[in-house]
Amino acid sequence: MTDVYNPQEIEQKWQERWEKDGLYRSVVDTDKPKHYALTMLPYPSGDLHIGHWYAMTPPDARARYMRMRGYNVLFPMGFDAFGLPAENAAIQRKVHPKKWTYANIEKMRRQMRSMGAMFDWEREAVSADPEYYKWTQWFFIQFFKRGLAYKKLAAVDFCPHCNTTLAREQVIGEERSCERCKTPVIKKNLNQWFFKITDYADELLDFGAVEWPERVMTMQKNWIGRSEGAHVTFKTEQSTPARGSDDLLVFTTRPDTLWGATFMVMSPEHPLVAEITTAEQKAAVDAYVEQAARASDIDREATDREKTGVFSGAYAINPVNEERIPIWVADYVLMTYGSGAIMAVPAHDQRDWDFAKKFGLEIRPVIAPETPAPADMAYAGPGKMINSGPFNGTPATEEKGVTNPAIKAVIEWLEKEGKGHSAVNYRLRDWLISRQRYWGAPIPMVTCPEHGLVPVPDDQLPVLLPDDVEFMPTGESPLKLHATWKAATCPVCGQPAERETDTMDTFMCSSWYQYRYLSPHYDGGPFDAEEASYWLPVDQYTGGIEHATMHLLYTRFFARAMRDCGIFGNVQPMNPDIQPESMFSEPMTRLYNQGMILAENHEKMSKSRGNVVDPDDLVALYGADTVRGYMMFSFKWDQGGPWNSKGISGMTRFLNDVWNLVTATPAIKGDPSPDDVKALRRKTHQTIRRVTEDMETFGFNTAIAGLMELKNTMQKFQKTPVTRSDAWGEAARALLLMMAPIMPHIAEELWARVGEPYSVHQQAWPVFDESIAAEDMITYPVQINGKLRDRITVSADANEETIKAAALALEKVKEHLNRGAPKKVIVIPGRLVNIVV
Ligand code: ANZ
Repeated sequence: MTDVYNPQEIEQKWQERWEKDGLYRSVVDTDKPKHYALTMLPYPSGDLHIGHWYAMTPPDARARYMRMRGYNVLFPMGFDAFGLPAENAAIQRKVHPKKWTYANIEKMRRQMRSMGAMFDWEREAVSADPEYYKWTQWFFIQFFKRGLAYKKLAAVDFCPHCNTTLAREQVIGEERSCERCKTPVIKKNLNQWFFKITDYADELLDFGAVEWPERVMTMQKNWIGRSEGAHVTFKTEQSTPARGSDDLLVFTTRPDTLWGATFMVMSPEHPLVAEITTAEQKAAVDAYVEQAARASDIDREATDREKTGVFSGAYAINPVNEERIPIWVADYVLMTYGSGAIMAVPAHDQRDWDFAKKFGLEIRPVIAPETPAPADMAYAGPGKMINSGPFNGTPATEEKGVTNPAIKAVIEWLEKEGKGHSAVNYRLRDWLISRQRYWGAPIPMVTCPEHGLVPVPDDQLPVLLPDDVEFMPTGESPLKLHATWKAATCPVCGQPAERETDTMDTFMCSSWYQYRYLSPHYDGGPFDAEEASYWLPVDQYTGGIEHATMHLLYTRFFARAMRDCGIFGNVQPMNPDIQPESMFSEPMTRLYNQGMILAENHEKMSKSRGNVVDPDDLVALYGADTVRGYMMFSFKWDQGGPWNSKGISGMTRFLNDVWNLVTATPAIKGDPSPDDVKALRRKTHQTIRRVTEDMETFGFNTAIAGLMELKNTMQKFQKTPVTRSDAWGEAARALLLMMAPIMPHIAEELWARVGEPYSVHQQAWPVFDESIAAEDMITYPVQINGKLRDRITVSADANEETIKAAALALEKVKEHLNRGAPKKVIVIPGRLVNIVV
């Protein structure tokens, strides 16, 4: 063994030893509190890049820290292995998606081992393994049986490049493009599978049982988009008792403005457009409907867009005042929101105002502003109801929903009169989960001519994905073109039936992986109830903010759907502090979002830009501990930033310094000075206090800065007899213990070298003694004009400003100053304070 720090040698040695000893196996131990630390599972795209290290090594340090704090920690790892890139690779490189995926997984496993992370590999789960997707399919069937999965013809978002439908969450940006390939999506009418996430909209708005970043909760709330208001029915002139279906239903958040509704607007896609348009207007309306179909929802919703529309020729009756108002067709009203038709109140809604101005329609104010408001735009503020029959004078506040007295009063009246009722509308839509692609879990359903949609019986799961398929993207699922795939028998009657050819959105696989990790090879269900009773829920989840409204919303929905399907039936929280309701509804108690590492040129790292930093190269050059330490030191974890390779040697220097301090410090003869001993101990305990706080709050960068300071203090005393004192050993041990989570290999090596028992990772986290950490205090006599009046006690290293402030804050001093300012404050360091008044 050499005596210089050689990371390559020691890192491999310890990784092998840890693996051999099963040091990171986590087994149920009811004598210890548990901590389930989870980091978002990676997609096996091929190479582990520095971003993976940034996502995985800080949570590893945190998990290791929790373990030293006495928790039984589970920190598993796996792969989100189904998905489009594998299929695209198949098309481009003519390699089978399975081969491509599993080769990548093999490579990434090797790379991940080089991190020296405490992953429990025996709990690894791979979503493309039949033993995994068997349960993905099983969940689908449970949801189907409970009415939470359904198939429906719908206008759906379709990516013409990926040749598949997308969930609404996967359509991003103003230009509405595919989240993966950025191609603008198109609308298609297709028969698709959905999950009823909308049934859980209200429950998903409740974040009472989680400690999540405000930002993520806000994003989910906005995505769910709950609006309170009313449904009001407007009869059209065509409505007769026989044709009651010609009534126009509207959703409004402002029923208090009903008396100001001077026209109505239908979305061009509204089914009643064809019914009520008059013969004279038919040609104009048809032409408009056709033109509107070409604009995207985002364009249509843009408030600054010139309004377009056409009169239908038909009229409706405003139910509150029996007025006859014209019905228009315009594309600023979307079919996908509310009921697809609105009552237009131009005086108080800017879009309606713009429309009324353009087409010369009546604008009638029904809310009088409290203070004068501009007359050339809609007024959306508070005031009093006017021109509103029985409601004149009712105050309308800025509040939304029934907390607004005007809205409350009108809704009560509508309900009493049978003209409408309170209603809640959500932006959230059901989750579209079918994909016309090959590399995913097959949807386990068959269609029988007689029995319709029938789930595949449990004993026939998994429905195995065949290997022999053509991958050419045709817009149809490749399974449709397979020679034998479609042929099935109906589980009910045994007659020939047709197998479903779509596969599931991969977000379905990743919605429940935290449960599979508990028992990845268990065959009695998706997870072993005993493991679940101990480990659930996830205590600390970490991952990128980009998953705020997709994965993180889906997995919350999944947990609730599982709960309602009775899937947690045999699970009983072992920890009496955990409420079963929260355990089964909220899958992840705490969430932390890390930032992103950019390339040195501040751009996003990507292979196509050629600016990717390869961690393998860095590990070969500097060792994993340096890379881990550098990454955690250079960035605030939640912020990230541009990579800078120049700084990395500073971390190597730090590790070398520690190495030399610990392995090559001879005890210096003589008596250690008591002051020096005290100073070193104080620094040690202060560092423990500070690093403990930082590890609790993911402040890795400041934790490492603290370790560096302690090292500097030790170097200061390295050539003094302090090296013979117990304080020296205490400092060295504390330093190594605190380094262990962050730089696990060098800490283990040096721990052994100072003669401590294996393994440093099984030691308790050091504790600090507040009295040792405390700075020395000095008491100053405080004089006023030379006469002793009082005393102050401050820290020995307090600066002049602090001492002055403490003296001036004394009651007795304030009395003498009588609110005036002192002429002069003199501080004689270590001796006294004199105030001249
Ligand atoms: C009358 C009214 C008067 C409205 C007023 C607003 C202000 P949020 O808050 O987003 O839920 N609306 C309803 N359905 C629509 C659709 N399919 N396309 C476009 N707009 C639609 O918005 C609800 C409001 O948006 C509704 O309340 C309706 O206009 C409009 F002073 O009704 B309101």
